[in-house]
Amino acid sequence: MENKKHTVYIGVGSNIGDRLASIRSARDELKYNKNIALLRVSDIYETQPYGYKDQGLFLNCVFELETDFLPAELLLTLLKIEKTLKRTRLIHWGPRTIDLDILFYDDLIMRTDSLIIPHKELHKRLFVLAPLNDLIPDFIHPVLKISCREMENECRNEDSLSVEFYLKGNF
Ligand code: PH2
Ligand code: MG
Ligand code: MG
Repeated sequence: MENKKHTVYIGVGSNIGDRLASIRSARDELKYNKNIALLRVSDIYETQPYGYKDQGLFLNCVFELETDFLPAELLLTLLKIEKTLKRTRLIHWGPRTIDLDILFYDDLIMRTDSLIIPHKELHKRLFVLAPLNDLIPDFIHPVLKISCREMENECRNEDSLSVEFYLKGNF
């Protein structure tokens, strides 16, 4: 931990059980963590599964946080919340009660065995870019050097999976 505050974006996904309840629980776990301030929540989208197709529709959104946790500490906290919400990992990219992925951490670029920031697939995934664009359309991806708005536009041209508005973020 350090004194500095960092702005972080978390990609949130759920496609089994009461999806909205899982997202709410994850939000509350983060909100009540003393090292984290939950600043904003994007709208929630209902999205077709990307990758492994034989699974139910996801709800996806993005949380904007401020934290004094270092990336590895934040990752541990997210994994703990996933565990609390009974996430099991049976199929790679398969169904999950909750998935919490670090998308951006300020404009940090890092690569370790357990953590890659920015998230390495985010520019290919409309289910991440649509909610991210609700919050930070002008933010520049520190590696690709293009804005979230541009990434979303490019992705919409290539990705035919549907991403539909489901609920306002202040759910
Ligand atoms: N997460 C995945 C794989 N595929 N598809 C959608 N629509 N939403 C997700 O959150 C998602 C996915 C792996 O993390
Ligand atoms: Mg994921
Ligand atoms: Mg994950």
